[in-house]
Amino acid sequence: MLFLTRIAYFLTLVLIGYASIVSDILNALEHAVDCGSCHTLLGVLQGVALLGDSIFSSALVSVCEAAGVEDDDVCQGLLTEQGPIIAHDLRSISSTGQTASKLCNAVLGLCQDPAVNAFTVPFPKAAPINPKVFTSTGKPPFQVAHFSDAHIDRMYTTGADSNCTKPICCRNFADQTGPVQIPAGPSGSLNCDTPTTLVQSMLRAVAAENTQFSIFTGDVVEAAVWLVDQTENTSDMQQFNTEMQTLLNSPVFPAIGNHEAAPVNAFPRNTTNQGQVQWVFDTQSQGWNPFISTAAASQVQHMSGSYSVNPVNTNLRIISLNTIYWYKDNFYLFDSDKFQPDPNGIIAFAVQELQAAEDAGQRAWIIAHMPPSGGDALHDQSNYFDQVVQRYKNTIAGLFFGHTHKDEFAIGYSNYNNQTADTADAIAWIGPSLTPRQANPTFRLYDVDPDTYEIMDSRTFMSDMSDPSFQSSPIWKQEYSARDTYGPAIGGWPATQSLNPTFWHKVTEAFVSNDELFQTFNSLKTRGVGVSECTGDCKTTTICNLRALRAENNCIAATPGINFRRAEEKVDASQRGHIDHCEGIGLRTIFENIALKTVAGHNLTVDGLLTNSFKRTMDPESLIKRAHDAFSKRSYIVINAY
Ligand SMILES: *[C@@H]1O[C@H](CO)[C@@H](O)[C@H](O)[C@H]1NC(C)=O
Ligand SMILES: *[C@@H]1O[C@H](CO)[C@@H](O)[C@H](O)[C@H]1NC(C)=O
Ligand SMILES: *[C@@H]1O[C@H](CO)[C@@H](O)[C@H](O)[C@H]1NC(C)=O
Ligand SMILES: *[C@@H]1O[C@H](CO)[C@@H](O)[C@H](O)[C@H]1NC(C)=O
Ligand SMILES: CC(=O)N[C@H]1CO[C@H](CO)[C@@H](O)[C@@H]1O
Repeated sequence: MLFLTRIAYFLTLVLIGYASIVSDILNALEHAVDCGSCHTLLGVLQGVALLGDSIFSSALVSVCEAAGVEDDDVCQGLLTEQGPIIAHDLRSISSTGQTASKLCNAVLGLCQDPAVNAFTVPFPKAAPINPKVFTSTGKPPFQVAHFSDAHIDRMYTTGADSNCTKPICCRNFADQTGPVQIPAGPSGSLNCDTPTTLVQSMLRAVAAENTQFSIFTGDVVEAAVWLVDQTENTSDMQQFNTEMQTLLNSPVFPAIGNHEAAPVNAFPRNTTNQGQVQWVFDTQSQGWNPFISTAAASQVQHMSGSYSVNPVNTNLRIISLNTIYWYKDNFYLFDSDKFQPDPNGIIAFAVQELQAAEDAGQRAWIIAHMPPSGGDALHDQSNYFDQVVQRYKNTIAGLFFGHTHKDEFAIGYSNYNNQTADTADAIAWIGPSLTPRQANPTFRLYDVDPDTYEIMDSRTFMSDMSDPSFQSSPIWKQEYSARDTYGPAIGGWPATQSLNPTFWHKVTEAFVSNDELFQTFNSLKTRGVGVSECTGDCKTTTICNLRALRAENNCIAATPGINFRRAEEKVDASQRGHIDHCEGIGLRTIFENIALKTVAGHNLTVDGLLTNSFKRTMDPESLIKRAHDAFSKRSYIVINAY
């Protein structure tokens, strides 16, 4: 009896405690409008994190469900996966330090990126005074295919609803019981990830071209990020490796994407003793071995997914880097106040391989998933990587990325304070996605000069989803040639010259004066899908982004009181929901949406930020009540855990 009373007493105490936890979180969220108040919010969350992972996640799930920013299963799945990582961060850092600011920047967008921490990348040798000059002898170019962001959904179901309230649709979700409104076709839908038929169709289309090899810049796994687990992802990666091996008739050199991990984006540094992602490297080491050689496969295993290869019959070194250690949504990066300039030695590996290429008189390509140029790249590592690019600019003939799902590019400069056609010295090709989520599916062919390994032309192929034949049999047609589209606008470009950094800088100059050309680029970005006008600030910011291989120069900055990502949404409607399009829903989106709802205590409508934008309004009082209800309903989970 006494025992039972004690339990009841304990339960009451715990429930009262939980209610105040939710109020505290909501209250702090409501007041988190700038960097200072975000640090206060982190202090509150830190207190909750100290109570344990399960209370922490459970409290956040309740807030997420109550706010109605996502379906309940999405709130639960995502926060149960990502919550413990954030809780681990909060327990490991000071809530007032720079790491906390970075966390506020990454998760809530309420702090600016801190100024770059000065770090000089060590190089084994100074740049040569008379670097080897690579000259074209005018031989015909060879072809290389580039595909990216496959996001293959092996549970894609033809006939399932392609209109749903979740980050991706076209699956038979348990909680979707109503009649199907728009049945998913066999080849794909704008709200869904890639069905098997579409990825196989793309691989066959690539095989039909005479390519010497392909590069794949990562993201195999679909964006049902609230469901993925290690088993599914392993099987997804293996299936795609097998398909590439059987359907392509030349090698493919892949890179690791952020979606390969489960939980998504979670690549702990080797200084973190929790979480594990070695299984991704082991799986890909094995699966890529037939293309990349045993030596490179061993590097994948021991260099956190990075490797380097010299494709047969070339004087080219392809260096594949895992850039997810520089990615803001990899929340493991915020679990220490100790300055770690080069997590897992990825930058040192790039230097080692570039030095080897320089010593051997080879040209080099760098391939990776996340470009270091975007709003989601950490400024420190982007700066250090840029130092590497500047040091080895005579060796590097091209940089190739994916991740944004957009057809775009980024230019590097020897002097970012004086961006001219002469100071432009690096070009990053950002390949558009295969997944049809919010854009027509694509792949690219590069015409490569066999002496210089520079790109003579880039031809993007797409399958037009509005074509009636798309669902029965996707047809891949050339969408545009970069040389033909942009060359005339810069006064013609000599046929013997590659599409080098100077070319691309001149293209951005043409964008400034020739608005029609800029709007063409703006439309090509999503292959004509959901294109919205981009003028004024949107245009200025977009051009600034294109000139910023180094992220600190990308003009993405917070406006006081407004989260910079929200500001970006306003500025560039065509880039709206970058997060939605390339990441699926993430913790950041959830936090942002909750913050949006609670900001200043007004009834706010959340529209556009959500993949399936339903307007939801709620006053703060009923939000708090709903959160309390949701939290107390699940409190037994927490009690069980203690
Ligand atoms: C998608 O579903 C929503 C909510 O059920 C509905 O309001 C909307 O009209 C649907 N869209 C289409 C194109 O059927
Ligand atoms: C982490 O990786 C770096 C780079 O490879 C290496 O120098 C360092 O010793 C590693 N640290 C641990 C704790 O394994
Ligand atoms: C900018 O670079 C150009 C081309 O290299 C050079 O002619 C010019 O003097 C530079 N301007 C400044 C202000 O450094
Ligand atoms: C907010 O919404 C509630 C219920 O939807 C409504 O009663 C209230 O008047 C609204 N408040 C404001 C400031 O619009
Ligand atoms: C949660 C989830 O998606 N699990 C899947 C993991 O992968 C296996 C094998 O493909 C599937 O059977 C599971 O459904």
